[in-house]
Amino acid sequence: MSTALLRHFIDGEFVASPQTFANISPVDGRVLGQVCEADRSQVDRAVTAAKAAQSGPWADYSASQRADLLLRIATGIEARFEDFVAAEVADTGRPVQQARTLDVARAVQNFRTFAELLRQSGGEIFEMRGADGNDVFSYSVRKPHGVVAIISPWNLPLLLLTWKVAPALACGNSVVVKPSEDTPSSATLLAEVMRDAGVPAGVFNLVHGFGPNSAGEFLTAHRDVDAITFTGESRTGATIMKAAAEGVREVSFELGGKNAAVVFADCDFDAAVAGVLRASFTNAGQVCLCSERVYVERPIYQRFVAALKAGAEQLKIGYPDEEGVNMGSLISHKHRDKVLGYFQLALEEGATLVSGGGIPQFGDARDQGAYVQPTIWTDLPDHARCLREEVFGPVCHIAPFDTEDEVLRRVNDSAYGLATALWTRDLKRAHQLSRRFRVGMVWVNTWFLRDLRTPFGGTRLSGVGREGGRHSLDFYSEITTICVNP
Ligand code: NAD
Ligand code: 6OH
Repeated sequence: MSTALLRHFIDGEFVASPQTFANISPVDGRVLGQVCEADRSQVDRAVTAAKAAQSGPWADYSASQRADLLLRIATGIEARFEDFVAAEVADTGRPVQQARTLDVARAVQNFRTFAELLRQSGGEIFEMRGADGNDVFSYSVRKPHGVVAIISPWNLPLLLLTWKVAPALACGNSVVVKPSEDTPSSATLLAEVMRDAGVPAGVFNLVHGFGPNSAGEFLTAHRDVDAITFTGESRTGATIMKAAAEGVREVSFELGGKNAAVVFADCDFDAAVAGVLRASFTNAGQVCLCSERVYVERPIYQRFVAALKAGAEQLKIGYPDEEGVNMGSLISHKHRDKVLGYFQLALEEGATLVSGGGIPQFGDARDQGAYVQPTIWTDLPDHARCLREEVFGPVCHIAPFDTEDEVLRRVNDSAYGLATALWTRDLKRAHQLSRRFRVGMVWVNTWFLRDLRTPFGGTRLSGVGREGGRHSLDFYSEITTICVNP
């Protein structure tokens, strides 16, 4: 058994707790190490340190100095790139190649992007004629909220955490972050990078633990937290919103999805098959943006189902560092139980199983891991729970459709509203249809292609607010308007 102990980072120092929990590998069920669980007093110390940092040297950093610091953090992550890859892979079981090209690369990019945006951002200025004939100027300045609580999930741990930490620091806040209990390692490494990059004590704090009656709840309930940003399940978002209501704190929520892909008969067929394969099975389907509902125009429906089945059955499932591996394990056995529950429910709801539907057998240590097969269903009725609830696993349902209006109605008939992907060569149709989906993001002939300056977020159960580019700067700052009559 490993002796690794992951600690909190509070007021510039690593600190332990008497209470710990095990970090379990989803690849083979091994105990990777122990993680400290913050109690209420440690969370209080972290928030108090963050608040104190608001009146320390950090308050005197100019925007340009904060941008320089973000660049040093980016360089610090790059310098330990492979350590971050190893941490992310150990906690999640994802392919090493994905950790390199997506997770850790994006973490670096997140800090660089917000450093650049910060240098370019300016306030608004308006000129008017005052009653005495003077030219009066109104301008706005951005200021930090103060202490921002950042609560992140396990599916893209470092990517999603840094997507929030970078703009929060760019705007001059202090942060207390609480990564998912399932993925504590990369956040702990990030604390080391913060320390080594010279982030002033108290500006970046990290507490480990669970949600209810643990670090997550203690943090969101803390009265000195000024704003809360959260990525995770919609239900958890609702709970956190109640906590935020005390003190009327600002929130930003990136929540679940039950996203659709719509494939028209005029699409580039091979590109659409490859795109939907990626959109349904990347990260074993554990991306909030994954397409779990696929609608295919009837003339190409049968051919599409056959091609997606062939593609799914060619995906290589295995150890993260195996040559050519496409899909790793799910995050945990607990999550696998949930996904397997949907596999069972789909059959009860009348699904035809086109592919997968079970647990792969390896005949080695991976049989103790949290693997499932990529799974494709057809023939579910639109009201089936498997078409309404987020599974968050490597699974999609394919249904035929006949008209644009019909598919629009079926796609929009969802409590979620995160993303839709359209596959068509008819760009006029794509433009007209895109705006009619009740979602935050539409991709046309692609998926998960992100310019980090664009707004990101969802409608209804999928979230509150937008982050990305200046939308992040808006969330992570307060604006004061100053009107000057010279
Ligand atoms: P989760 O809601 O279970 O947990 C997320 C985080 O919240 C964890 O750190 C957890 O410890 C904490 N938490 C749980 N209960 C809490 C409470 N009562 N108070 C404070 N903190 C609490 O989500 P998850 O299972 O880790 O992540 C998967 C979910 O995240 C999926 O629904 C997925 O769609 C969603 N997600 C959404 C986006 C997006 O951008 N829209 C991105 C990634 C993931
Ligand atoms: C959800 O699982 C993925 C979210 C992705 C982003 O927030 C992003 O910035 O790419």
